Formats: sequence, structure tokens, C-alpha cells
Amino acid sequence: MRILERRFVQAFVQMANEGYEQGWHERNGGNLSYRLTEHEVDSVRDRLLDHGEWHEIGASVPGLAGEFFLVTGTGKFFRNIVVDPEASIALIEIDEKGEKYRIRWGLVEGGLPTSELPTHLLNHEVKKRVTGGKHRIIYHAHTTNIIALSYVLPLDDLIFTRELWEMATECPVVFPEGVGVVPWMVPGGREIGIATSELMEEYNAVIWAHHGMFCSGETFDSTFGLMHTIEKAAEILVKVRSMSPTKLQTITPDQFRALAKGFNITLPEKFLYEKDENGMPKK
Ligand code: 2HA
Ligand code: ZN
Repeated sequence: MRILERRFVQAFVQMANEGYEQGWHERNGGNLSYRLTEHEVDSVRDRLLDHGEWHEIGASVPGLAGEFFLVTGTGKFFRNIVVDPEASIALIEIDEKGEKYRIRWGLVEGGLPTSELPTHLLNHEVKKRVTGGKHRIIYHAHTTNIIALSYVLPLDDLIFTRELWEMATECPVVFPEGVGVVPWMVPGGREIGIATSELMEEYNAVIWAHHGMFCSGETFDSTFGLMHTIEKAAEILVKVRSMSPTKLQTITPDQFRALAKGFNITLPEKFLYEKDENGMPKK
């Protein structure tokens, strides 16, 4: 079977296209990576190139030694992934130290993996460890409303989480652990990757101020669904704040506690703080 016909490749391409259709991937914005199962690596092994040269990752990820990832290419446009996946995405192999990678398939017209490879792999390394290998997907998108909110809300995990939770009853059920926030940093390198992966120890979604968001998940559906749920909550919050600087009513801390009981989830008390007259945590 051709690599393009493999189920995980088709799911990857479909998800990338759905993100494009949401308006989250202008030009070459955003990137996606998927950690293959051993079975998937075996199923494609006889179709891989074996002459790719090794490149520095730009970060050290010993926890990912020998793993294979399907990744989007740097400078490639999400809108073209469904049209010509072989030219837009690549299958890469990590070396036995977790310092280098080489391309084993894809990017047939040339190119390299996403400029955010350090952040993707540092996040994968954390998530592989903390989920016992369950999480396989890291997704970065330029989600319009989350970006807009990063100009008007304090860049604080507690405030972003609480304000987003209040925007739809489903939100705390979908992301009970909350969302992390990285202040503005230069993208494309190790430093922002480390800051993001530290937050990924606790969260499955991390906002990059004035840039976008990273989500981690087990399946393509759940990872896309997490990005979609958070961005929709952000859209509602933008609408609420556009109509009025204050809320007439909202979901209260005690209602969140009742929801947690009813849905058998844990909502950390740190997000259920008392608010002052400006809607900020009471000092
Ligand atoms: O251009 O989104 O963060 C790809 C990106 C960089
Ligand atoms: Zn980006």
C-alpha cells in the first residue's frame, strides 16, 4: 500500500484541511505533527528512503530516540496539503540520541520540517512521558479569537482558563486541566519550545500570546476538537466583550463545582477564585 493511502496519513491530511477551512492557517501559518505507532512504522518501512542526511533538531529530546513523526513542512501552505500531500508533509526519523532527524519520505519538491520542530518535539517528549505514550499529536494553529484575546486579557493561566470556561458549559468538561499561556517570545526556536513544553506538563493546550495556540492529544479527532472548543469559547468571549465590558450573569464557581460533581471531573480550585469589581482575581 502507498504511504499516502495509510489511514494515519489520510487522517493527518484531513485534519490539516479542516484547520485550513476554519481560517486558522493563512499562508504558511500553523503546523502539525503525529508520532507513529510501531505497527505504523513497520507498515511503511519498505517504502522509506534510506539516504536522507541527518539534521540538528535544535533541541535535545532523548525521550523520543528512534521515533518516527509525520510533520508539516516549513513554508508549506496548509491549503495545499490536501491537494499535494507528498510535497507538503514529511515522515522523519529521530536518531538514537534524540539530537538529530532525517527525512524518510515526503517533501518531494524539497524543503524541511516545520520551523516549530523544536516546540513540537519538546512537547511530544513531555506528553509521551506524562500520558504513558497515549498522546501522539501536537497541533499549532493561528486561532483568530484566542490571538485577539491575548491583547486584552492579562497573560495568566488562571484568568484565561476561567474566562474561557465561563463561555460554554462544555468547556470545563473538555479542558478540565485548564489552558497555559506563554508571553510573547520569538517563535521557531528552542527557548519558546522549552517554555511551552513546561506548561504541557500540566495542560493540553498552551496559548502563544499574539501568535496562536498549541494543542496535544491522543487522536486527530480529540486534538482538533480541543483546538476547536477553545477557539469557539474565545469567539464567544470576544462577542460578549464587544457587547459589554461587564457580564450581567455567568457560570459561578459553585455551579462549576456542581458540574464537576455531575460529570465526575476534577476542576482545580485555583481557577475558581473570587473576582473583584473588574472581574479580576480578588487580591
Ligand atoms: O509559519 O506558524 O509559528 C508557521 C508558523 C510559525
Ligand atoms: Zn505560528
